[in-house]
Amino acid sequence: MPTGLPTSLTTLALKRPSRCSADQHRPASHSGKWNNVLYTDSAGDIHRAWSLIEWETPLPPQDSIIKLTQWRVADGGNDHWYAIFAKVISYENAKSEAPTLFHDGVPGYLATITSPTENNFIFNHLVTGTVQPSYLDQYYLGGEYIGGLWTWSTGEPFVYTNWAPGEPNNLGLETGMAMFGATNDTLLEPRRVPGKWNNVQYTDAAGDIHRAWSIIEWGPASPPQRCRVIHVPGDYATVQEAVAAAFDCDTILVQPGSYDVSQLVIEKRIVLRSSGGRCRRHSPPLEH
Ligand SMILES: [Ca+2]
Ligand SMILES: [Ca+2]
Repeated sequence: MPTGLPTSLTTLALKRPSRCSADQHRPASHSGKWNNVLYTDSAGDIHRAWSLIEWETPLPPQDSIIKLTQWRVADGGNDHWYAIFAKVISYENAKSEAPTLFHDGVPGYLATITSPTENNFIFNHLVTGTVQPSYLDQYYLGGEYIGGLWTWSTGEPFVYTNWAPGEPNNLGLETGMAMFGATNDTLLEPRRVPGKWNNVQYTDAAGDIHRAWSIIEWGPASPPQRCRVIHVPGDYATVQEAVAAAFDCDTILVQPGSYDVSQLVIEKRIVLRSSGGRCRRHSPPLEH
């Protein structure tokens, strides 16, 4: 994995593709032994081989929280805290473990990115300079594809996006989200643009490929400044999707029609009503 860190190069060859006939008939017992070689290639292209590269990768302890950083209001932020959860796990497990990670008594969540400045803060202060050991250099975020829409797990409006070229792809399969890390090389893989988003597989059914580190955020989700009226099906196709996107104090106005609300659970202080006139207000009641 390229890291940009200082490297040390082995000085003795182990096994190489060679054009020397003598090497082609070398006994197998010599495999893995060392061979001193010519330093230069004065005779042409004979004395050339592949190399073994070693990186001094400063990996933190497994499961640790690293780069804990506050995005201060004084710096144009929101006073939320952010960190990298250095544990190679599936998106599904990262989502479930995030609330078990506390900072100042507050449970965390997979980071939600609702502005380019928040994206830049996370990329510049956490992702840049960090190397993880997972298959792809990417960091899980709190975006999920639910009911045909991308949503933030906190219910914040999913308006700002920063998808990498060609992403999100594999819709229906890749329902989680990640940010590409800084070590991705766009010359090798043009779509893996550092700091851009990639939708990822939710579970790890295929083995150990779909695992990565995560970005954790601590702080209240940013609600809109005013109570909103959310229209179904104008803004969201289903009542469930509208409820998922709503904040306390919002009103969901449903056009006459047939809707499946058998699985509907509402734990927010919102008003759900029909535009035909019937009204249902949910507990706990609005206090204003
Ligand atoms: Ca956020
Ligand atoms: Ca993808």
